[in-house]
Amino acid sequence: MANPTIFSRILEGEIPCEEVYKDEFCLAFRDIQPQAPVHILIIPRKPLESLQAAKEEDKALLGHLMLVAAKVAEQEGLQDWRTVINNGEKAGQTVFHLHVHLLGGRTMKWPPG
Ligand code: DGP
Repeated sequence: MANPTIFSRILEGEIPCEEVYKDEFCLAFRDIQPQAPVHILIIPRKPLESLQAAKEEDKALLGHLMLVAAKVAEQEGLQDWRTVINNGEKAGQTVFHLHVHLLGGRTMKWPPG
């Protein structure tokens, strides 16, 4: 990755976060600007800029992030939740380190804005 992002600094422990899950491949922590009662970010330790930057070799990692999202949702007591990956500026991506948003605790609308 060209420039370290705020998420790299969270992974390095340079910036604190409210951690909810971690393993050798990823870290999950509460979003600083929650858009729902539960809003957690799941990020790979590997510094992929976006989903678009993922390669065939990242297949297992991407699947792992999804399974961790489900595990964390259960940990948070959620029955229904939404996962979101914003890819690119026009899609709302502001931090260029791949992350899965896990949102829950309220009724969701569709389509998203
Ligand atoms: P996105 O817009 O999809 O790139 O989402 C980035 C999210 O990251 C956004 O919901 C706010 C969150 N965020 C940005 N900086 C920090 C931070 O320093 N700590 C935490 N916990 N979340 C952050």
